[in-house]
Amino acid sequence: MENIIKAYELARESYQTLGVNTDAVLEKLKQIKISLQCWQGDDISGFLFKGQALSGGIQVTGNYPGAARNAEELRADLDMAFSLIPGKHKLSLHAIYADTDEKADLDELEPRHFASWVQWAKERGLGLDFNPTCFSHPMAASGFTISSADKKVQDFWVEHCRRSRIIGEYFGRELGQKAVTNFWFPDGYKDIPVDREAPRRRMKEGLDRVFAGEIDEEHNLNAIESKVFGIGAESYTVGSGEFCLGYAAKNGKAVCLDAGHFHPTEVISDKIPTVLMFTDELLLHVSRPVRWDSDHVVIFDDELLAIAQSLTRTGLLGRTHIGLDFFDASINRIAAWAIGARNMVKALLRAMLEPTGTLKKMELEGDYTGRLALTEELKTYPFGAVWDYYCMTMGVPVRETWLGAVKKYETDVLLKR
Ligand code: RNT
Ligand code: ZN
Repeated sequence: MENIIKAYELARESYQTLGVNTDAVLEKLKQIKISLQCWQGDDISGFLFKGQALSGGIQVTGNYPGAARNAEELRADLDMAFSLIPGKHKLSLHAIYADTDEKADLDELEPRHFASWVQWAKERGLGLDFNPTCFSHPMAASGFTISSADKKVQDFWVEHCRRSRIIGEYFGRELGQKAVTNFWFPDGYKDIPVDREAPRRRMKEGLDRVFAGEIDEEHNLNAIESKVFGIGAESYTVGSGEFCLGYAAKNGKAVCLDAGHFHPTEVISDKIPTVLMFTDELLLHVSRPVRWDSDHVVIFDDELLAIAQSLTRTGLLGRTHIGLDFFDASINRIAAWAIGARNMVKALLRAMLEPTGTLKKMELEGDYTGRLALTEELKTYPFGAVWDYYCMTMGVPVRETWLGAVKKYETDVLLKR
């Protein structure tokens, strides 16, 4: 503990020479919320339709023991995960995580089916976000949901989505923190379509119906997530990048940028400022695609830092909602949450510990030599000491000591499931 403080004090001095106030940075960092994805805890199984296979072109691989089997277990696991992540954050729920004994289908869900989650979040001061589940359901068997040409199928998903944003509004109102409801549709064709227009028209019309009569945008923000392709929908995706950006910009919705939903050399860090130039708010699904949209656990890599820099070097952090979207069943699921979320916070800290004003000035004046020299030297500044100090003062484990707590929980709880 003493060493952590000593190291922090030296680090503070180092950053001071650059004009960076580490104490002020940590105060600001405390305010940033990360939305943890509930689905990492049980491989996107949910509780509504037990045994239903995962569909929609996404895949969870691995069979690590201990996945949560019900809401109570998932909440216990989340409590454990949150205790390892500095700060007060949010939880993102999918519709299939409704906690109810009733037999309710997706087009029958109501806020009351999520009352236990709201109660739990209230007790902990957490926020909640929401997602309609437009996959893993017989009505999604054709590969099309809201853009289906079958009226019955489309109506079903419109109703599910309409109810979803009402559940999001309920979360926001109850918890006094705006919820984000994110709409992602797997709709697409495996092989080359003849008509690339009609499904998009149907998706647009479906969304218009979902958002008709929307009244309470103060408590809920609606976001639409694009994707370039999915497994089984390799040739055509209805909800493409242009579709979602166009729809959001024109209709006052937000775009959701998922790090794994673009061509392999495209990065969302570069899209953030552009998208926010034409929309008011933004949702991120921070993920790590390895060769495809594989949803690996987020690591502390260059793109994660670049995402953080896109937010902190601009005034865009306040208009961005940071959500995580990875699911790995080959490792301890709580460790996956802890690693990914700690890395997200760490990247934000690292991005905030730079003399952005000085760098921007160099850039404007054409001093590219200075810009490169300083950004490179910054990489070996004692940022780890600031991170350790932050963890310590926020009451969460410092460095890898969190792993011991997870291992113990694994023995005591997970392996007994
Ligand atoms: C799928 C999307 C979507 C899902 C979650 C479970 O490619 O990224 O966000 O991962 O809704
Ligand atoms: Zn996503």
